[in-house]
Amino acid sequence: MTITITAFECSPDRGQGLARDTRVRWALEEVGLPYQVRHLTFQTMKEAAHLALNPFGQIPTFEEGELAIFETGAIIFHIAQNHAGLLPDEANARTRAVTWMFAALNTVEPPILEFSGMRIFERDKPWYQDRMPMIEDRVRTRLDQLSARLGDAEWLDGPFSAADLLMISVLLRLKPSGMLNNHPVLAAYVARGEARPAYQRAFEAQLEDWRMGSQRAAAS
Ligand code: GTB
Repeated sequence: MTITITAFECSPDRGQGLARDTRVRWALEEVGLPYQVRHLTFQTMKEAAHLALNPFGQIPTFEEGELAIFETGAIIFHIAQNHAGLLPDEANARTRAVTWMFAALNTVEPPILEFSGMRIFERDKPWYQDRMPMIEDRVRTRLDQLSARLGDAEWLDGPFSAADLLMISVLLRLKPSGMLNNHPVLAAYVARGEARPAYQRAFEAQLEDWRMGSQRAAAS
């Protein structure tokens, strides 16, 4: 069955791999599933056809036969549940990996999103200088805690899993800020994720899509 995901026609991150379709591509690459991509502009994302797939008018979505779902976490969980390679078989280990998937999205990502959102959208606001140290502190706290837990382990809990895929994707959002440089354990963890052939294929695919999208935009 053909898998179709949605992604930006021309990602605002200019192909840095920070938009969330990269996470889904990475999961698909890890389990060896081919997929096609439907590209959307900010306008087509808010039209009825896409809102039927994602009521919030966002990417990514995932379609496979009769199934159409949204939310990156749910998409990756679906892929991991149905294909070997992203979740352990043993019940408790599997539940622990799922716990880490939630931790990545619900505990680590929110302060990082606030931090990167401020850097992008609020730099010129009068509150930026006062507020930023507090936001940075929240991120640092999470990085310290995660770093302490990871220690010298290769991955979060046993072999590489969907939990690492999500956690590393979340941490990658910090790369442009240089904030990971003060956390060598996490910088090395992220580098291990980026070195995976599946990540590299996913990254290259989204970059190529961005190149094509920006050429189309320039030609129109
Ligand atoms: N909780 C949802 C999920 O995990 O799937 C969130 C989905 C989401 O935030 N989608 C974003 C979107 O569609 C794209 S990924 N935005 C358009 C809109 O809301 O109108 C977030 C993103 C966007 C841009 C960058 N960037 O340029 O660096 C990075 C990440």
